[in-house]
Amino acid sequence: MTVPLHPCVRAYVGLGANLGEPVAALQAALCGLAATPGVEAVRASSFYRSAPVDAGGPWYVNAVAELDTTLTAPALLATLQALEQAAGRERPYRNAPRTLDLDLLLYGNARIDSPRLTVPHPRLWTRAFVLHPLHELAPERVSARALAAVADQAIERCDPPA
Ligand code: A4P
Ligand code: MG
Repeated sequence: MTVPLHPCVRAYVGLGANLGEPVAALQAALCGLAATPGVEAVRASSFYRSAPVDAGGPWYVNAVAELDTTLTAPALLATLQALEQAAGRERPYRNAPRTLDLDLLLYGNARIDSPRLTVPHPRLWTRAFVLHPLHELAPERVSARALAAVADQAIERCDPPA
């Protein structure tokens, strides 16, 4: 019997952390994604330092990863949540400081609105820490107008990770 393969989809994942060792956590998450069966061609943006948005605590380190995947969107979300757990993620309250947050930003051109998964990520367009790294990887998906709309949010590019 032939098992039908899920078509390969280009997806974008937002990475963020502001507790522990944020740069190391993001690098480990990128390695974890690249090592996941059904995930290929992982490409990372630069790392950025950004002031907390709708949240307190230290500045964040943020980045975006582009990948090609044969996983379904819920399966990819489960992978992201497992990587968050491996990084010691705790959820004391909404928008609490975190050792690692992985959000599914875009999954091809899919629109998903289920109780556990909303894609595109509902806050994608209001956040400089998502739009700048996403623009770096996929300029065709982020307009100059979208970047202008978040120009008041403090963000700076870090040195390339070693
Ligand atoms: N969920 C639904 N859709 C998605 C999706 N597209 N990707 C559900 C990921 N998860 C999705 O997430 C809560 C639930 O959302 C999950 O169980 C999943 O089924 P969570 O990560 O446990 O909770 P959270 O972190 O409080 O929510 P979320 O959505 O990650 O928060 P935000 O809105 O992303 O904000 N400021 C800076 N500078 N940098 C940051 O990275 N991050 C936040 C978190 C706030 N401020 C920030 C940053
Ligand atoms: Mg999250």
